[in-house]
Amino acid sequence: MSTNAELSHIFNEMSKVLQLIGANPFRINAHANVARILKDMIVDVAELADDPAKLTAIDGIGAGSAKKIIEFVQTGKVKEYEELLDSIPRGLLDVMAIPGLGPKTVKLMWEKAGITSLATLKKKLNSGQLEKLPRMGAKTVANIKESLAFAAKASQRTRLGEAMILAEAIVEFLTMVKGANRVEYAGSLRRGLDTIGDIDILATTTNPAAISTAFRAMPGVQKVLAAGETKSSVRLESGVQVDLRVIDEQSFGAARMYFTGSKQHNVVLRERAIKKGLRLNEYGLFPDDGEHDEPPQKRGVKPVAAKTEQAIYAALDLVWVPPEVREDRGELDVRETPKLIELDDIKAELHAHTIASDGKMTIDELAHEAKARGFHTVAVTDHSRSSIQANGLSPKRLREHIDAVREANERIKGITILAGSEVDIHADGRLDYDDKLLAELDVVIASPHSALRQDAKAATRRLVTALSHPLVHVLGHPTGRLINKREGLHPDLNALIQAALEHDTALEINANYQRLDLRDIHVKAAVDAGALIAINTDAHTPDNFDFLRYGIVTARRGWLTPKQCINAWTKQKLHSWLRAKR
Ligand code: DGT
Ligand code: CA
Ligand code: CA
Ligand code: ZN
Repeated sequence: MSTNAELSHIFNEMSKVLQLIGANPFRINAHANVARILKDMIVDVAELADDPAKLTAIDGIGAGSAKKIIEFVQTGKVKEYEELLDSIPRGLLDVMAIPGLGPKTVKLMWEKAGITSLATLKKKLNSGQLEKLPRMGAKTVANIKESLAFAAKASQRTRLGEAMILAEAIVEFLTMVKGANRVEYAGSLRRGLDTIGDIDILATTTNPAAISTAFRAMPGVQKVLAAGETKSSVRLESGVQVDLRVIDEQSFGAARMYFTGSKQHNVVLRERAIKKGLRLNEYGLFPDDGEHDEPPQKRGVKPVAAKTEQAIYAALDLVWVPPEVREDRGELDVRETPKLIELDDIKAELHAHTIASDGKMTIDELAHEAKARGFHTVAVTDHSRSSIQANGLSPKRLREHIDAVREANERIKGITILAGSEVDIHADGRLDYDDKLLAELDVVIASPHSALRQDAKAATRRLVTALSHPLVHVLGHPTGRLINKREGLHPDLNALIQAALEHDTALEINANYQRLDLRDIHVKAAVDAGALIAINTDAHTPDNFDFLRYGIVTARRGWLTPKQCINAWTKQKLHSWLRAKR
C-alpha cells in the first residue's frame, strides 16, 4: 500500500472508532474528510511531510491532522490511532464493517450485550438476547444474520463494466412493464465510477405496484431484501445489490439529482440552497418556510424547481453539471464545466492486438472493425518478445508483421493501418526492442507488464525512463493495476506527468474495465497540467471496442476535453504528431 492509502485507512478507522465512542461529530467528520482527501491525492503525502504548512495548505487538513501525518511518515505510527484502537475491543471494527450496522447499533450491542467481535456476535445472534435490546427487534436481527452470511461471500465492489451490463438489462426490462414511463440508473454508475457498490434504479410509472412486482420477480434475482411501496431492493445471483425507487413524475429531476450523488456533491448543493433561503431534498427545491414537523412536499408546498436537473441547478445559479464530475472536486467553483470528451469524439484506436500475439483478430478483421466504428486510424500493437505468455514477437517476427501491416494498409481503403508495438518496459525502464527496430514502427506504446510489485521510487524511475524515450508515443496502462485483483505500481504521478509534458508523450487511459488505468484522479492531474491523454481499448477481440465507453467516462471524471486527447484529433494532426517522434 502507498503511504497515502495507509494513512487514509488510519484516518478512516479513527473516524469509525470516534463514532463508536460517541465523540464530537465535528471531530468524526474531520477525520473522515482527511481520509477522503488522502485517498484522492495523487502526490505522495510523504513528500509534503517536511513542513506542516505544506499540509495545512490543503483544504480540509488542519494542524492536528498534519501532525499525525508527519508522525506517521517519520515513525510509521500514529500514537493517537493506537490509543483509540486500545480504547475499544479490536473486533468491534469488523462488526461495524457489516453493511447495515451503524455505530449506534454496534455501541448498543457492545454495551448491553457484550458483543466485541464477529465471533461473539455470531454466538449471540442465535441466543434470542439481541431482540430484547431497545430499537433492535426480530427484523433487525434477521437482517444482521443475512448480512453476515453475505459478507463472508462477497466483500468486493463490482467493476463498472459488469455493473453497466446488468443495469442496462434491468432498465430495458423495467421499461417494458405496463405503466412504466422513465426508467434510468443513477448513483455511482451514472457518475461512471470504476467500481460500483450497488446499482440504483429510478422509475416513474402510472402503476407503481406493477413495476415493483416485476422488479422483485425479474430474472436473476436471488433474494428480495426490501419490498416497500416506493422502494425495493434485491440481490442478484451475481451478488450485486439493486435498489429500485419509484418516483413521482413531477419530482424526477430532484430524485435523479439526489440519487446520482455523490453524497459530497449533494451536501454542497444543499448548503448553497440554504444560503439562498431554499431547501433541497430528493423531492425538489423548496422555499424555506421555517420549521415544521412535516417536510415541504408533505405539506403541499410548491417547489421552486423539481422536474429537471437543469431547472434545479439553474435556480441555484449553476449550470448543469455532468454526472461524472459530481464529486465535490471543484465542479461547483467554475462557472461552467468545460465541454468534456464524448464517445463520438474518438476517431482512432492506437492499442490493439492481433493473432500475431494474444489477440483473436487478423490484421484485416481489426482494420474492418475499426473502420466500422468510424475511425480514421488504427494501430496494430502486438506484444513484444518478453511477454512470452502473450506470444510476444521476436524482432524477426515483428519485421514480418510490419510488412504484413503495410501490405494490408495498401489494400484496405477508408482507414489508415499503422504498424506499432506494445513494448514491454523492463523493471529498470529499458525497452524490449532496440532503437533501430522501434524507429521502424509508426506507433510505440510502452507498457509495464512484469515487476508490478516494485517500490514506488523504482516504479517512478522505470516509467519516467520509458516516457522520456524519444521513440515512445504513449505510456500504456501506467500502473498495471487490475481492479479487485492486483494493486499495481504506485509511481509518483506528478513526476510522470512532468516527463510526459517535457517529452510530448501521451499517458494512456486503458478503457478495459478491468484496468481503467490511468484512473480518474490521475487523469484530472494530467489534464490540469496540460498533458496529452490517449484513450485506448487494448482490443483483443472485435467486441472489445465496446470498452471505449468506460474509458470515456473515466476521462470525463478527469475533466478531459477532446483537445488534449490524441484519439480525438484529426487524421492529419495525429499523424504529424506521431511522425514528429521519428
Ligand atoms: P456506491 O453504491 O457505493 O457505489 O455509491 P453511490 O454513490 O451509488 O451511493 P449509494 O448507492 O449509497 O446512494 C446513491 C446516491 O444517493 C448517492 O450517490 C447520494 C445519495 N445518497 C444516499 N445516501 C445519502 C445521504 O445520506 N446523504 C446524501 N446527501 N445523499 C445520499
Ligand atoms: Ca449505488
Ligand atoms: Ca444504493
Ligand atoms: Zn495491450
